[in-house]
Amino acid sequence: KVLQLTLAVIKPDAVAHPLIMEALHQKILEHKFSIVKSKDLVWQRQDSERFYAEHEGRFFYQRLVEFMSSGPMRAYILAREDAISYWRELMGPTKVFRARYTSPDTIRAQFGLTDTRNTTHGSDSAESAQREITFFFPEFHVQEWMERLEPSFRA
Ligand code: DAT
Ligand code: MG
Repeated sequence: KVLQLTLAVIKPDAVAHPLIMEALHQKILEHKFSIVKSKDLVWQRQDSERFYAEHEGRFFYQRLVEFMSSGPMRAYILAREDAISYWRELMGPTKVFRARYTSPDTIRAQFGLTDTRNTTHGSDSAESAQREITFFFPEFHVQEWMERLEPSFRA
């Protein structure tokens, strides 16, 4: 099986709640992700603006940027077969109220507070995983990590 990396983030609303934080960590383990790296961090507003630059000008941008720099987060580099789409599936739709309606057993449906305060982030493609892993973990080199894997785990 081929391993893929993704960036998963537990956002400030979920980190603020120890039981939710614990439930999300357990979910990561339960679904057989390997935790390659993790760190707790707090963003400055400018980090938030840089990370979400693609959404600049959208009606929710200010709200989003403020929320993401409002308190501690936990970031994970996760490895698994189909890590990117698998984690997105576990998270559920972006909008919490849609998630509750269409996919009630997802993370955002269960723990999300609002469309902005939606508990988790996950990369949405191989390109964004690469960019986002580097954004959160500049010292981590995806290529080198891949090259150290046994050939049978590599794409
Ligand atoms: P996702 O986090 O599912 O990849 P996205 O990349 O479209 O979603 O948006 C990034 C974040 O911006 C999202 O997690 C929460 C916020 N956001 C997106 N759409 C929103 C909306 N319609 N109202 C409020 N916040 C929104
Ligand atoms: Mg996104």
